[in-house]
Amino acid sequence: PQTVYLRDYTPPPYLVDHVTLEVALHPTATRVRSTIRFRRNPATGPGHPLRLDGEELTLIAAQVDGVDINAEPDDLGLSIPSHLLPDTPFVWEAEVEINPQANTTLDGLYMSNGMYSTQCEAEGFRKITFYPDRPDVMAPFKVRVTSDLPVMLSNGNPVASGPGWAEWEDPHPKPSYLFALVAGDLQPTRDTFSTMEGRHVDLGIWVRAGDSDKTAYAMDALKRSMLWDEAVYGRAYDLDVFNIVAVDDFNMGAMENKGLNIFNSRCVLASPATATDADYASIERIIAHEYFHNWTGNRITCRDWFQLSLKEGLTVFRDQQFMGDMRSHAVKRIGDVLSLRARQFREDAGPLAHAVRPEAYAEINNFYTATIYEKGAEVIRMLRLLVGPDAYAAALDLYFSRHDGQACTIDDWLSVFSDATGRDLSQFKRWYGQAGTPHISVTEDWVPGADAAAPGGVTITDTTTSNAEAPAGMGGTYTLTLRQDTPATPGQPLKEPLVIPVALGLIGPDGTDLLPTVVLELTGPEQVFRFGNLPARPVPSILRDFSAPVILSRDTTDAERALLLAHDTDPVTRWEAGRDLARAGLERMILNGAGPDAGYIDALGKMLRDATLDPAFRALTLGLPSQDDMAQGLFTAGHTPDPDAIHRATQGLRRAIATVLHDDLAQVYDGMSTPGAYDPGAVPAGKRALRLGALAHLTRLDDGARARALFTSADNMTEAMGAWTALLTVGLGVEETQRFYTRWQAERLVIDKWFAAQVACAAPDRAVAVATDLSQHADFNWKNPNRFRAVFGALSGNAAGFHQASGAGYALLADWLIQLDAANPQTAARMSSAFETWRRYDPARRAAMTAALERMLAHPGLSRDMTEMVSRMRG
Ligand code: BAL
Ligand code: ZN
Repeated sequence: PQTVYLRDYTPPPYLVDHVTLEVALHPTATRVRSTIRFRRNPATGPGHPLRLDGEELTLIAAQVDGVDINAEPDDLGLSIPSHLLPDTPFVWEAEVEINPQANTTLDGLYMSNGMYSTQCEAEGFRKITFYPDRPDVMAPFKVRVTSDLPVMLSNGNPVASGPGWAEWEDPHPKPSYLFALVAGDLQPTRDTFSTMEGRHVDLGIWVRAGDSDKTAYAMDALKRSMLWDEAVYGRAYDLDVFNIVAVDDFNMGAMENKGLNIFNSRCVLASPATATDADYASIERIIAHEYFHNWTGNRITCRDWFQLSLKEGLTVFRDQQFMGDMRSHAVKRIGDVLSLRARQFREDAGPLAHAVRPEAYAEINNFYTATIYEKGAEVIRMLRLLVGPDAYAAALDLYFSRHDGQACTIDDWLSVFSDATGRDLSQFKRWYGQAGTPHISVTEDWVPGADAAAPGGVTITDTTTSNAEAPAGMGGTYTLTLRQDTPATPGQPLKEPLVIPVALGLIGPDGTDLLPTVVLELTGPEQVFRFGNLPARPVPSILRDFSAPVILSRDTTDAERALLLAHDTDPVTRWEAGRDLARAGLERMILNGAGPDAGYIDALGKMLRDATLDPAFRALTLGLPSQDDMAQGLFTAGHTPDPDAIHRATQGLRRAIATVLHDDLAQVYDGMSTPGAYDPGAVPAGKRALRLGALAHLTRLDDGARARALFTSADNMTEAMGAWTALLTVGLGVEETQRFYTRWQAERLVIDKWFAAQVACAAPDRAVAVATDLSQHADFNWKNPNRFRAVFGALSGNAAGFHQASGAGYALLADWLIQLDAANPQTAARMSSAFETWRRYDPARRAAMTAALERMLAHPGLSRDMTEMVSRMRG
């Protein structure tokens, strides 16, 4: 495939002043008439041809200023030579025919369950009509849709409608990737919102018949998002309507099309009986994320796709802030750290590592990654920490006022911060260009003082910028040396030091705070920080609130970890201390055959019994590092991870926790019930999380009695799933599996869970067989991305099952990815990252994984998406 480079960017030679589309919908022969007002871009000079992207279009006719033109499209579009075009503004008209029913890629205009839907980001609009399909061409759109379906929606405001037609007008200039059109037999849930500027907005959530009882939570989340963006960022909505549509067949979670967000049904529909607490939280976050894009993405968009994180990193950061405000900042942050490590650190450590602003791509759809999204958000979080919340707010105000209506770059974004704060961000900018997760190693020194510490508190010296010695005779001096090192990544053998904010607190041996949080700025390869006037040797609490996306290593004792777990005032580092204890114990079990760590279990018991702690936080401390996380940690430390040994150790530790803490777990289980009507709010959800965490352990000892009882009595999906998966995980639950299916057969989103849980919870030696059986089930529709992911995403997530020594997991996934690729390259390519970890493993597993990669690559007709992903992974 042809590679696109950031360095080759040139501005568009023709700009668009207005677009009119007339779309006559038909399942196999949709006609699209476009009328586009072009003018030459004065910034690029004369002589350029007009290049219009277009794929899978049948051109019926084209005119320039009303005169027929003989355009001859190739596979990727068409070009009109400059000399055939007037120097003054001109009108391009074209009629094309497309076949939505045959479009299984779910990109462009396609049919799903009798409805028409579009997906244009990143480059789907070119499958709808000929157009300069690049984000730096922005124009107002008018759309007329005709169809025999009752509901026809597009971007912007409704202008007029009649039987069989509807007109929409979007006054805000937008890039083509934000175009959307939906038609179907859809039911609305309606509400209204008044903006702080006094605009009345009609809100609508449009769903298939039978789903209207599942829209209330999304509507509530939407209104809270609108209010929050006004209150926190001063951003008001700018159209008279805001519509959301639920679509079953959708590659992504959702899409922020201007005024017409399109959602994967999974990310919008919820009722207590069919959705879990995690689903509710995910819906709240995604509704907010897509809404927030209206300003960070739509009003201010990206100049080119290398700048994708400009809108995605910022919008993820904004949705993280929102969720923290709606729920618990600590719990949200810990959840984000878990997901960052599971997806982004893993990506950054393997052959798919790339910078937040990549330099090259073959298929941009392969770059909607954890690095662009989550690491992009982390970079903005660091920027805010470094400049402070007030300067951050001032910079954002400047960003919105300076760049509204523009297609921008990450350089523009950083210039706003340097202009607003006077800070030189040239070194900070490396976070955008340099891939890989930085490692920070810590060494310490302690010199006791001759005298007691003097009043006035701890003194802090950064020895890079000051030679001052700690004053003699005034308490002890603690010295912290921080070293940073970013490993080589594909195409980037050498790395430069980054600006890393390290939030630090110091804790005394009795658990009291000696130094409240300070933010150290690590800018060199190595830096020494001296803390004077201390009454006793402190234990450092490093990387509070996970102040930077780095891997921290420090020689630490279990006693220090236990002290932090008991006393750290920062919830993130406190949770991390427990996590480190669990990890260290598991590593000894895996590598040395040690038994479960009694000290860890004892510390866990203390947390479990501590009723002053938020149940959601306690539920998080009860979780163990995932098996994939353990594998990555072992590999980073120079070992070859054995997935079976990791699985055995994890099971062994769980059994020991259940046995030793049985009474505490039983007490938590009984004490954390949430009687009354189901409430998806954070507080009851936290109690359910803790209760179900306890249940998972107890099910190992009570032969499933509690879980069976809860499965039968549960009036909500969270508890029903929690109980059923607790049974599955210990090899029970055959009858419940059948009952679950019978009860929920008609609810496709619940049946996705039914498929996924059976594979995810299968024993390692059963996972491939279970996935194979389920792929033959009458309800397995492999063309539906949610269903495909339910089975095969769950298979690659079942670490010991996927990495079975026989290689059967790799072979099965490769077979299915090849099959899916022919219909839906985007989803196939995204799921192929299951193979990105092949270098971690032993020679036999490596050979089996690379054989699967080779086999996929050799498959005739493999898509550009898959070819790029598989080639990058193979290296
Ligand atoms: N822009 C693609 C979907 C999302 O990030 O919201
Ligand atoms: Zn987004």
